[in-house]
Amino acid sequence: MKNPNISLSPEISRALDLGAPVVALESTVITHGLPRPQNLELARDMEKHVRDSGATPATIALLDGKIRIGLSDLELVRLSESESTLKVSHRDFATAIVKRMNGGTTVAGTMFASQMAGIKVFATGGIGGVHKESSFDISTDLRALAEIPMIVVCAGAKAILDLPATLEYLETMGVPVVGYQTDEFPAFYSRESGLDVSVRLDSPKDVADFAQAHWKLGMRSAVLVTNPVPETESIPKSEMEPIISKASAEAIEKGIHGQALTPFLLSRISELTDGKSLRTNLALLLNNARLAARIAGEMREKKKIRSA
Ligand code: PSU
Ligand code: MN
Repeated sequence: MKNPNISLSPEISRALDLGAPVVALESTVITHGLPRPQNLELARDMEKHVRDSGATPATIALLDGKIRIGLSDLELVRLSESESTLKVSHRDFATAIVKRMNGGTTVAGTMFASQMAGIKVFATGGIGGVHKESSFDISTDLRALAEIPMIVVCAGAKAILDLPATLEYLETMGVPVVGYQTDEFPAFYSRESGLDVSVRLDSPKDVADFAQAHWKLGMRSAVLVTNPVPETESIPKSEMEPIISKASAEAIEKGIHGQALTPFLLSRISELTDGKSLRTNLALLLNNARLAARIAGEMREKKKIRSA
C-alpha cells in the first residue's frame, strides 16, 4: 500500500496475499450506531462470527488519523471507548487525517477503504439511503454502491428511510439488489417491506456466481445482498411503523439533520421499543457477518478454479 495514510494489519496483509477469504466490517456501528458496552461486544462478536464461518475479519476504522484495515483487540477497545470520533464517509477522510482523529467508517467509507485494500466482500447492518425527514438527504452509501464493485451484505435499508425512493435510486444507478432466500426487500428490523428485490438467490455460491457475471460484463457497481433478520428476532412492520413515525417526528421537531440523523433515530427507536430493536439490530449484524464470510469463501473457490 503506497499511501502513507492507509495501513493493513499483518494478518489482513497475509490473508490478501494468499487470496484467502476476507470480510470487511464497518465501524460507524461501533462509534455512532450502538451504545456502550454493546458496541465493543458487537465488534468482537462480528469478528468471531466471520472467523467461525471461515474468513478473516477486517474491521476498518480511522485511528490517530490513519486509515486502518484490520484492528487488534486493543484497538477495537480504544475505538469503542473513544470520546470524540468522526463519522467518516467520503467527504470526511481528509478531515480525520489532517486532524489526526479516530473515526468510524460508514458503509460508503468502508467500501472506499476496502477497494484500496482489494477486499471484495463486506458485511454491515443496514445501508443508508434516501431520508424521509429532509429533502435531499441522500446517503453517500448509495453513491458508493453505484461506483465500487464489491459484494455488500446487509439486512436491507434501515426502515427509518424512504425505502421505495432508496430502491428507485439503486435501480437508476444500476445496482442489483439480491434477496437472499427471499423475494421481498427486507426492512432491517422487519423481514417484510412489501417491496421487490431485483433477483432472488438462495446460496452463497449463487451469489458469488452472480457477482462474477455482473463484473465480467464490465459493470462497476456493487452487488447489494439483502439478508432478512432471523425470524425469531424480527419485529413486524406493523409494530415498527408507529415507532419510526414517532422518532421521525421528534427529529424534525428538534431540527436534527445531516450526519446526526441516523444515530438519533436508531437510539430513539431503541428507547421506544425498550431495547427490543437493539437486540434485533445485533442479531441481524451477526447474521450478515456469517453470510458474508460464506460468500467470501465461494469467491475464493472461484479464484482457485480459475488459476488451476
Ligand atoms: N445501520 C445501522 N447502524 C448504523 C449505520 C447503519 O444499523 O450505525 C450507519 C452505517 O455506517 C451507514 C450510515 O453507512 O449509518 C449511514 O449514515 P447516513 O445516513 O448519515 O449516510
Ligand atoms: Mn445523510
